[in-house]
Amino acid sequence: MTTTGAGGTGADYSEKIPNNVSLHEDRRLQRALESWQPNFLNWWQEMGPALPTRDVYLRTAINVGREGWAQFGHVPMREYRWGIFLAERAPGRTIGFGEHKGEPAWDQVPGEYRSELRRLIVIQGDTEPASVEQQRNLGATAPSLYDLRNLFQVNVEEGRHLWAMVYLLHAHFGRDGRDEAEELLRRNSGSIESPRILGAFNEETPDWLSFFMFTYFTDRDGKYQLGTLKESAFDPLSRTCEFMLKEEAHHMMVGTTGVDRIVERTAQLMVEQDTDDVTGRGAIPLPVIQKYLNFHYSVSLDLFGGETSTNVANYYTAGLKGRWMEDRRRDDHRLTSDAITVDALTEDGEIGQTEVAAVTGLNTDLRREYIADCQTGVSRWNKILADAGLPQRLYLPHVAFNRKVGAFAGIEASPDGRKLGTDEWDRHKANWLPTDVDKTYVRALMQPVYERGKIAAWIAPPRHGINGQPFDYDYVHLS
Ligand code: BYC
Repeated sequence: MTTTGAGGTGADYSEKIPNNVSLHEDRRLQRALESWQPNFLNWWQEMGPALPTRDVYLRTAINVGREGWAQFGHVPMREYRWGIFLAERAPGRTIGFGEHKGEPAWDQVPGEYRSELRRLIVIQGDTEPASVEQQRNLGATAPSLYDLRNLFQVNVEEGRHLWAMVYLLHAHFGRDGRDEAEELLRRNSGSIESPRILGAFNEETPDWLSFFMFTYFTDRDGKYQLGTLKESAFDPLSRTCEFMLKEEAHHMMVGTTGVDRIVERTAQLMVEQDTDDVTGRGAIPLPVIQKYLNFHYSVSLDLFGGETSTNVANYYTAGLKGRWMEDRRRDDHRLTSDAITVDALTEDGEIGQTEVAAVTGLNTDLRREYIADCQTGVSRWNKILADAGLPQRLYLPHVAFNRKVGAFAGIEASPDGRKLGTDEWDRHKANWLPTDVDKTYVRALMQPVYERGKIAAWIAPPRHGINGQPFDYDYVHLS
């Protein structure tokens, strides 16, 4: 059966692997992917959601067209139809930037860029299963069936995003690509022997405050990285990322409204009980929320790489990875003689800025777009505090705070951007990053609530359910 939508771009669901890439026309590729499929399912069984469920009210992508691209229904998670979807082809698409600007986009990987493209796809692919691994045990402490369903939705879609990258590796990188696809299932988040590639994806997500912060800050890195890969001259990568971005929007909604609801509940208790400190009163105190924010924001800033990078310059010049909203930029899209000011340590080791060639500063360019977007969430959470009549405010720490990658990796800085000596950092870091006591407190609050229409005391209920369903809908049937 093929479902067709606005653009006739529906998936073929009669196949073992639903797809809109005419997989049946390439038997070799189809067989290779079908032999990877059981390995994926084994990985899902071992490393995916640990909580046993009968079925979950999930969205499944069926079409890439503008209207009706997904359907909702109760599905046993193991039977979820992970599929391969490329957004519709833009006929006559040309390359939008770099030294090949204006040439036709590529359907195949040019030999000279093979290893760089493979590296970008592998790094992107590695993050997807990593996040599922990080979130494996969260089902045991879900604050409501609605939240539990959202967790699983995020998980199955990250699984589909892994499929998206594995398809590109199998279809375009031959034997190396198949090997890399195996490696994506072999590396594991937090593993000592074979960790995930990027730092943030080896951190724990042990509680729901971390989960919401992760889906707000780290998934948002995903949005920006996918946005730059969507510009790629390699058309299959561009089209894949375009469709992934559609799914990603829900993940960020989960993060944004999740933190909203925590702040709302905390503010409510602060007002009701006329106290600044809700510790021991069933909610998460604002200073603890701030510390979690500091942590997740700073490790997510690291995901953009160094402030200056020859890797990113090469990617741009070659046409592999563009800028956020490349076509809205008012310059020559080649950047051969432009400059950019980037964050840097000055000659005497102070936190400052320096001017570099624009192409080498593109990680900074992207990080700045990201930071501006992150600020919108903080403003939203502060509005909740203001509306409750509270004077406290949340904030984004300085770009030099708690960095392990880039210009500030070798120094310590306070959240307001003062360079600190090691002693001073050690004395104060418990005020800025979650301590064991904070983590234990937060974890102790995380008692599961699996009753329809009920919610844990540390978080407010959502304003809307999923797909028009009420909050007390039976989103998940446990087994
Ligand atoms: N941790 O030249 P530099 C998502 C390495 S999230 C560890 O400054 P470059 C999602 C770097 O690899 C989006 N290592 O960096 C979210 C390089 O190594 P080599 C994922 C790091 O290459 C939530 C060296 O340091 N997608 O989708 O300009 C849930 C020098 O680095 C880190 C992508 O990231 C780090 N944080 O930029 C689910 C897109 N940072 O070459 C999913 C693809 C850097 O010396 N990746 N290094 O061995 C890229 O575009 C770039 O590779 C990076 C780094 C932005 C990651």
